Amino acid sequence: MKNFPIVKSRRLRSTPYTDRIEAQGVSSYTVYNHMLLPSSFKSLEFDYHHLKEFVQVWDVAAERQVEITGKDSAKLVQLMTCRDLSKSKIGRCYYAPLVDHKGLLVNDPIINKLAEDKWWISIADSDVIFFAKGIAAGSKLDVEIKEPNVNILAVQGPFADNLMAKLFGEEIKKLKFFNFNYFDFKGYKYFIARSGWSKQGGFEVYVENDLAGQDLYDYLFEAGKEFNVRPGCPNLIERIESALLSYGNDFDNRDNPFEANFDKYINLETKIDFLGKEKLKNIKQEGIKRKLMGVKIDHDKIDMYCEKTLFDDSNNIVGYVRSAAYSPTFKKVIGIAMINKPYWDTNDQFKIEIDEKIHVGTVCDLPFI
Ligand code: THG
Repeated sequence: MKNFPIVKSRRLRSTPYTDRIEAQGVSSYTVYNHMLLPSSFKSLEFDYHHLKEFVQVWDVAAERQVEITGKDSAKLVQLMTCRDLSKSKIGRCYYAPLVDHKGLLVNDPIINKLAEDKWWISIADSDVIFFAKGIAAGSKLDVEIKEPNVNILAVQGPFADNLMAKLFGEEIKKLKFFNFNYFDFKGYKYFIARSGWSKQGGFEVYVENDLAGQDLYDYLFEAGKEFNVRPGCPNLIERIESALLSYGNDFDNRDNPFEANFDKYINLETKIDFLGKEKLKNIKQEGIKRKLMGVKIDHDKIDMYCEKTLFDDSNNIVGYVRSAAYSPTFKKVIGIAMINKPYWDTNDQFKIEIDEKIHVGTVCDLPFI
């Protein structure tokens, strides 16, 4: 399929870092939360190898925050997720599926607890703010809900610790996975979490002041020279190998959290109250008939502008590939697919059409690495 330029406008929002990444050679964008999200720089494969070897700075401002404050904020946040947050602590980040009253997935954000009555829901690509406002209005909750001007810079890769320590001091190396704290640099305080949408390690800086963020961006490149720093972005190949799921691609509002393998974040036995709890109990009892799994295909390329159907030898539907890319590590196309129950055995074979030719592949477990 041919690629066309994307026209910018106020509705398709830029970020405080857009001028910088364009000067540095961003080569493609996707749209995420109505905002520009870079998707490649030199090339997908070059960026992939660089991310796994060195360190990158990512403009992930499109990971927007939904801020919930006020007396009933904890109650509202809990109503939105099937993960039990009753023992949650300030300074922690919680990966938490959001579920609607039908037990279907709304989003898979990281929920940051800033205070007992202040939360930042760091969302994937769906309009969580309206879901939150709807519940708050319907349940007459005493809360304020807004999208604050927070623009995340991620620092990812094996040299992320060394680079961040040069700016923020050695203390930052002690920050634990999915914890956050405030760190100073040149007169500004930055909210920094050890997290990020890669499995190469690193941090996310939740920047609250545009000018401070742009300054930080430039300092990261200055200080990062000795670590061969480059601009980067969430990498399709790396994130599929690591099975970091993407809302809207791998699962959406037609799927339930069991089908998306979120079992460990579904707490049905506690007293907490959340939307869709009874529905999820029913789904659990009945059992699911399809789930996300990995696929490997004997081919060297695939275009993923829509779901692709997988067939068995008798042309029965095995499932649907939802994300895929050629992996230079596996020397195959690898993908994340919704697979029907009779085909859950690893090494089950299927056929898939790519560029008008039939190729063969096998089902496998996630993650790939
Ligand atoms: N960082 C921040 N916001 C985000 C993302 C992020 N919002 C959008 C999107 N990414 C949300 N989705 C995910 C998906 C996976 C993870 C984080 C956000 C993730 N998962 C780890 C895993 O699955 O191994 C860890 C989960 C855990 O231990 O709880 O990191 O990246 N700010």
